[in-house]
Amino acid sequence: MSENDGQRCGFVAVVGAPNAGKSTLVNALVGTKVSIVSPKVQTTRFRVLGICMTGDAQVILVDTPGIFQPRKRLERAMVAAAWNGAADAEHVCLVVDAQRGDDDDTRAIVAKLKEAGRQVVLVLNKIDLIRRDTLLELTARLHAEGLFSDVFMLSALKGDGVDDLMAHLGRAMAPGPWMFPEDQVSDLPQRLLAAEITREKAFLTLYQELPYSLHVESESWQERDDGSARIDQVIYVERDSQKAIVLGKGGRQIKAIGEAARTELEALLERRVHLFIHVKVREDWSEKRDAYSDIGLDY
Ligand code: GDP
Ligand code: K
Ligand code: MG
Repeated sequence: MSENDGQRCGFVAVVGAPNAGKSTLVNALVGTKVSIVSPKVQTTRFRVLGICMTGDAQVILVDTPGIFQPRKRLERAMVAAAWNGAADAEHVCLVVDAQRGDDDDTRAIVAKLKEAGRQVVLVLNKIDLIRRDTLLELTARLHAEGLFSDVFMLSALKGDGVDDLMAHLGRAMAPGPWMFPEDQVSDLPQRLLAAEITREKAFLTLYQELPYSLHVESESWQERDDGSARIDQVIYVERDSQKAIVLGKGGRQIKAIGEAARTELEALLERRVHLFIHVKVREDWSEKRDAYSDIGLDY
């Protein structure tokens, strides 16, 4: 008898149109933030794993960028990363924003999943925003596609219905040893997660004016003797005008971004954090290949 007896494990790709609530759902299932969330599309730029334990099953969720019709190179890279995430996983969850309904993006994804012959769990999210009869009509229309093995209606934001989905996924995992230690929640290295948190705060702080090409890197991370950490980050933008937006009048915006990021990092790391953020101009990074190497995009 090996120590892995009784263990079950598997990958579940979480796919869907931009802003359907995929990252919110992954965080809700994991029980802590592993993937950043904002009302902006293109918040999730690369594959993030969220790892959850339920009974003797380890469910490894693959959060993916939204799937849509790409126009620019960065967009193509993100959509390719999303489909790669789905191809590698044994299970697929399609998340649909129930308020938005079965729009073109979702229809195109359904068609492609059908073509690939995938068994798919349908998650109708944001049920807190719509009426029950509208929800049931939408469910019936999507169910008629013949693609879905199961349907869950939930609110990832409020947490309603998330446990049922978790229990279902747990039961669906095949026998096999766990791939990660029981207490691990993500595969994202801490430096990258810290950079992601700053990017999320920039998205939320600069909501109207945010340059899409904004990119954050953690340049250094020093553990201090007093138990605190010093983290130096750079926010890269493409033009001086964008730098001015990120800094804000008298440095107001960057201060707000830094404070929000530091507060969250301290809660996450459970210690004091000294966060230093610099803003630099790097022209056209979104069209350059080598700029992706540090985030593992694959296209
Ligand atoms: P993603 O692009 O699919 O990963 O979507 P996000 O998780 O980033 O969420 C996009 C937006 O939808 C954010 O503003 C979320 O707060 C919001 N959202 C996600 N789930 C729900 C939900 O169940 N109800 C409501 N009302 N909003 C949600
Ligand atoms: K989003
Ligand atoms: Mg996301």
